[in-house]
Amino acid sequence: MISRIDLRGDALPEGPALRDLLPRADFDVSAALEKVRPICEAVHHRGDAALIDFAEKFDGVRLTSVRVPAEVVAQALEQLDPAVRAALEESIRRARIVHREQRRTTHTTQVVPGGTVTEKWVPVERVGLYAPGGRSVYPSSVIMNVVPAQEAGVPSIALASPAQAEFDGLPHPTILAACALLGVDEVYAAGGATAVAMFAYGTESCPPAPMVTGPGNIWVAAAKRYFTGVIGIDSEAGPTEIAVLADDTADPVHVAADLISQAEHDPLAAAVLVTDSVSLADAVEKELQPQVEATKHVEDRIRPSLAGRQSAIVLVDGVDEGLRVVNAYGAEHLEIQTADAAAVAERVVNAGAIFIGPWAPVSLGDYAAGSNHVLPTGGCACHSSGLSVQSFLRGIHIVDYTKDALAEVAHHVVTLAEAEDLPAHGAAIKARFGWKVPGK
Ligand code: HSO
Ligand code: ZN
Repeated sequence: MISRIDLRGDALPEGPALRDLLPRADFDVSAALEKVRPICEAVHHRGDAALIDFAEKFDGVRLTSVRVPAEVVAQALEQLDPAVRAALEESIRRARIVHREQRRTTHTTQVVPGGTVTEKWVPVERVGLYAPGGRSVYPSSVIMNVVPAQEAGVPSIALASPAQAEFDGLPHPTILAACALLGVDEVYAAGGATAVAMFAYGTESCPPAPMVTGPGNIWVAAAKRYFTGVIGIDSEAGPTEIAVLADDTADPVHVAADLISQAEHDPLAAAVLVTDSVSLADAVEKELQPQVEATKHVEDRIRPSLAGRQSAIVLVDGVDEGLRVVNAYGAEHLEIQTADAAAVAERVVNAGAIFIGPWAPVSLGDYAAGSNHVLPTGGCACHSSGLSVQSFLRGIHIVDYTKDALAEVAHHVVTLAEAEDLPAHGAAIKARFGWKVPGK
């Protein structure tokens, strides 16, 4: 059900060569880009009419309006199962605790007497959040997007999610209910690339948003790439990934369950176990069988995910080698199930989120740890972080110098301007000192 990659024996290669030995899904966003181009252009030119036509084509339902009336959003909450409501509320509460502490404060640095640089943090004015429909209706992802945006102070938050034929063209009721719980009442029935284009360009019913965030399939990722440089995005989320670094102290029942938990998302989801223990590898492999058979989504997602080229058990010579492997891999989620897991985790430098020890499974982080579950995939953890308050803020430098403070450094500025063959830059300084720069 899951392949093995045996890296024991020889010394591990360095950097990219090591990465090439590790499993990863094919997720070709550039091929999808060509397909989303006409969709984005149609939304640009035909606005709501294009959104309505695409909903009919892709979601099988003819909409009368793209905007979901605010009272429909509120009603969805009234009809929500009370246990689900309580769980969502707890998830929101914990996410707020963590994200509130990520707020930034304005900070002024005195560079020299009379010369200061202040960094002030300003939220983006409006953000369009995307919540997938279809295979993945995740109210938890609504929380993970909305909470950091709200804690950042974004004044205008809108959400789009695909029209569902079985709900008369509305987004899924649990998505609407999550919006209502979070106080988001601007909701649109729009899916995939059409939703990203709606926010990027704006339509008759939806004002444009300078930033779009949220997970999605390859079409959402392609649309985000299409608009890169035009609007802000969080990341091009790919299929979810779990890596587990484990030694013989790990419980194979837990490890198997955690690998399956993320394989459950998508046939392209990656589940990777890195271990120096052959007996653990054998036990996990044995344990996968009954656990897979006992769950749902087996043939369409879990089996293809575990059997796919993106998943594997990687055998290494020791925990140190294992650390090199997980750092080269840069998993979206990394569990450390070893002796002294916290100390091992300290040596991890590339991961979207790290889950330490037996009592912090990825499922906890998906719903209720307080951490964010929108995390970098596809190795992007090597250069990017998950969604946070910071994602929705811009830091603006405010430069304030007195005449004396400028005079003190003027000759350096003029020298550098000359060195870069930009005499007009120097002239802007000279003009302030009667064209005779102090010290020059
Ligand atoms: N593991 C997914 C998020 C999610 N899990 C939503 C359950 N629902 C990506 O981090
Ligand atoms: Zn998950």
